Amino acid sequence: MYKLSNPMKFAAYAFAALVTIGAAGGAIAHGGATGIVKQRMDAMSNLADTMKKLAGMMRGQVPYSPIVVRKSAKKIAGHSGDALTRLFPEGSIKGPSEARHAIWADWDTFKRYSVQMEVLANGLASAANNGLAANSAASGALQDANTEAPEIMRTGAMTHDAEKLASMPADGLFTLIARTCSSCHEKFRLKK
Ligand code: HEC
Ligand SMILES: [Cu+2]
Repeated sequence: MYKLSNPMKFAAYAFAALVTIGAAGGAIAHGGATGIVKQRMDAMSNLADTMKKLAGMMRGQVPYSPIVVRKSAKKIAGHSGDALTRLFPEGSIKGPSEARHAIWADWDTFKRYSVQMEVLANGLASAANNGLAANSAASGALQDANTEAPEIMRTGAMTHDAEKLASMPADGLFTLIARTCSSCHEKFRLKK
């Protein structure tokens, strides 16, 4: 009898531990988010990790690697555009979600930020070899981009100018991507 109950006890213990770890992991990351809400939180966390990784390089604290920048930019692009907006089906605010109803009341603007991020990230992938403004002949383009930035945020005007984006220094594009994150959050994410 001892030999039979022992493995069963072990199995029950292992199962309980698994459930506990699962619940704790979820609580730490997303306060119990499930389904599409969890999916988009995971996608957003992925974006945040990628941006953090790039930030050190863009500030010159970590040696610049065009390969890492290109790869990261493609990752950001892959989480933008339709890939992002399709994680927000109408009214999908559940549990710990910080999504605001404004998303669906002003879907065009929400979508524009998402497309803008895709275009800028693709621009960064193309511009990875340009390096940083401080070391680059492309710093003139950065100046242009900074003057145009508010216009971009308002109208998405730059979204068609892939050639111009590809001529910018990488850190200029990084800044525009970061601004796009903030602009969208400002309007469409609850502050908690
Ligand atoms: C088109 C709008 C939009 C863009 C662009 C955007 N976000 Fe978000 N983000 C949201 C919304 C809305 C939420 C809240 C989602 C929810 O809680 O259901 C969010 C949530 C987050 C979260 C919290 C995730 C969690 O676990 O709760 C992080 C981190 C984040 N975004 C990072 C980023 C970064 C970094 C970028 C830019 C590279 C970015 N986002 C671009 C709309 C956007
Ligand atoms: Cu979360």
